[in-house]
Amino acid sequence: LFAAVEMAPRDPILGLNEQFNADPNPAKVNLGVGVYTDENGKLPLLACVKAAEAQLNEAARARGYLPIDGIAAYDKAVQGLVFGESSPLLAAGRVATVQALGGTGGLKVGADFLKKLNPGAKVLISDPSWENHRALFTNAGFTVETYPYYDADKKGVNFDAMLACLNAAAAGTVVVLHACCHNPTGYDITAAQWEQVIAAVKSRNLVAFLDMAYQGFGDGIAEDGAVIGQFVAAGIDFFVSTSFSKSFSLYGERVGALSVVCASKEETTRVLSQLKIVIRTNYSNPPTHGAQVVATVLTTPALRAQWEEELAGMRNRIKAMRTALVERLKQAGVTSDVSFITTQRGMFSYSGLSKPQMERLRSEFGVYGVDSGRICVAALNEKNIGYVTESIAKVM
Ligand code: PLP
Ligand code: TYF
Repeated sequence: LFAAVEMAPRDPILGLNEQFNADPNPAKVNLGVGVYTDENGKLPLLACVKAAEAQLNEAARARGYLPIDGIAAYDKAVQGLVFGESSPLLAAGRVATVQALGGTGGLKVGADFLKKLNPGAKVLISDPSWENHRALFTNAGFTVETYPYYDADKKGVNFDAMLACLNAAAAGTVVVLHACCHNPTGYDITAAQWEQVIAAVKSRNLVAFLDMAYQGFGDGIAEDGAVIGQFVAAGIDFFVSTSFSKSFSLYGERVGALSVVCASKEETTRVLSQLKIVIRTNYSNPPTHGAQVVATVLTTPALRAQWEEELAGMRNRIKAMRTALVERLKQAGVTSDVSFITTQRGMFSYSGLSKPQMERLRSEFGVYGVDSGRICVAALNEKNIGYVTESIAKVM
């Protein structure tokens, strides 16, 4: 039966983890996968999560099936975060939100729904993008192409080329946009540039799919969500996927969501019914624990305040590591301008290092980053940054 089955390639990023784990080098540092670790190099269990779990344990609730679209209080809390608690859109019942298996699950439910809605549409992702964007939309049956994004010479976004590409796209094309903290480059576009993107989406009748996997890691929860308000103000229908993997440090619980902005309450009801079919035919209904934790934190004022503080702590620690990275590289003898590292946002830095340099970092120094030159700044700490910057200086 399986004689002709071909070996599939490893995920380029998750595959690195296996290589890292097998490396006997005691000095090794993992800057590959996008995971936040604290000042001691440990994956944190947030205090707000621990407190919510204690409450949930105390209540010792039975585990029935959840509704297909998940916990109602969770979906409502997601909407408040993404669109703002007082958004008139929510009051008008114009957003269909479903609980999903992480941000990836939100993207997949949206992709499957879009494929049924408009089977001939093309999907555009940024060049470069999170690799799973291409794989996920391809597996959902779409032809996936890219729009220009990163400009290596400028160390930033090639916005003119990006906009020109969107303005030339066929009606119905699905455009996947990183709402904030672009993965892998760390370069975001400005509010004024977003306005131009929105104008292109509107005039060309494109379908915007915003991937918000890092809300709160750029400038703050509301600040990072501001782009959603810009889309709403333009009066277009669009998709937003949400992930709490990073912002709650709940990677393995698979907590995320998909929100679809519709033209009316009645339309929202029909869209929601279709999203529920996608979910029912894939995994029937979502799991309870992670969403219960997130809903408890978001709806309990004291825990909510604690979460916002802990998230700010992660955000500020990453920013401090960016500044330290620039300083320490200079100290280690790097003379080229590396100040671009502090203009990048979120968990990653596109370092500009080449594939051979990244390979040397791994083989000679046990410093693991992605071949594209991406390093996870959120995995740096006072203990490993000296070794990392000296290693980088040696390969530069
Ligand atoms: N989208 C982007 C841009 C990501 O970087 C990630 C990272 O994991 C995801 C989506 C997926 O998030 P999750 O782990 O919640 O599925
Ligand atoms: O880009 C990253 O490192 C994270 C984690 O298939 C990740 O988004 C990487 C690859 C993957 C799933 C998650």
